Amino acid sequence: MVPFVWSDDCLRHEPAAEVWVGVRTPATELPARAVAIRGSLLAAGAREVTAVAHDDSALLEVHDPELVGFLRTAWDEWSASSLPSDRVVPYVFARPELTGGREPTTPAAVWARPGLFAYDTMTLIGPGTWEAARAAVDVALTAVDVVASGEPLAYACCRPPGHHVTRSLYGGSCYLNNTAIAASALLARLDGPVAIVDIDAHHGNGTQELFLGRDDVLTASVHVDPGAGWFPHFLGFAAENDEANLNLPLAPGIRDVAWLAAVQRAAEFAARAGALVIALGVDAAAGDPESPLEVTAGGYREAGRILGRLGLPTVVVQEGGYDLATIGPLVVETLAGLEEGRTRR
Ligand code: SP5
Ligand code: ZN
Repeated sequence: MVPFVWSDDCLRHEPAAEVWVGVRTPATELPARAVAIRGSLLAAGAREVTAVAHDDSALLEVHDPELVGFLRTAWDEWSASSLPSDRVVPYVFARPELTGGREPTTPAAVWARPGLFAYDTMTLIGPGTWEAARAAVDVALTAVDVVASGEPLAYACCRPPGHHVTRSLYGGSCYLNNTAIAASALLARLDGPVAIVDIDAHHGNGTQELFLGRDDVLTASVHVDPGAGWFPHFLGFAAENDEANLNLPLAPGIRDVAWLAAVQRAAEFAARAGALVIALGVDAAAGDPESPLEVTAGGYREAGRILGRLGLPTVVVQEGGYDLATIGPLVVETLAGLEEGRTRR
């Protein structure tokens, strides 16, 4: 079965909580997610590849150095400041209108600084957050190495996830955009364009923003309609579509048939690419606590077949998926479908 890339450091991020509508609720993006996925992959006979450290060059192709610098030191500065919260969390936001479009001044107060880089209150930073987010980048880049050296398919067991992060803003339980970094690195190694097909239940708004207006990275996203009240709320509408970006918002409650029709459209959109990155969130599954889509395990397997039939060199990057009992099997089904699609097309 498919090689999968792993780093123990991805377990070091413990968000503890999410501040939602002003209430501190238990975190959903837990280390146990990655442990569960790894267990299912090993049980299915997948070959584990340990992530190799990469320098910051691919990371800085995608992200603003100010964001990277903030994330690297945010916990150390916060924890040295005797604040009443055990996690870094914003309380004021540097909206551009606030400063008349001028670059905001970096606040003297450590507790005001997250407002330069965070766009929600749900994405907390603790002692191991930077180490885990940076390790997830190495996991993604190692999977790129595996595919660039001739393997048709590799899976990156990234945690924390990344597809909600823009060039300079983090949010949505994400800190660094592993999917976008993988696409950017793949573009430097294989013939482009690179297509990103995002089948996480939520719109891949960070990835969309990062490649806006470019024709060498095509972005497609299949997700629950933000207009029906779902994160990321402000983005993910069909009105954002152009030649290089395809949003396919779906009504809450849709099942395999409608979801797979959208995955098929995304695959057709990606067919002109030379390589593929799949942003694999398994939170579209029925039973996931963070989304109202009702996709089955068989649906995920069929999505794998559809994308596998493209026959492109493919890096699969883990995004969301929060039901600990089913995320591992859902990932295994998707990867099995990808192999079936590739070999039986
Ligand atoms: C990577 C990924 O799947 N990110 C999704 C983040 C969506 N989070 C939005 C959560 C909205 C409120 N959920 C209530 C749960 C309270 N703990
Ligand atoms: Zn999601």
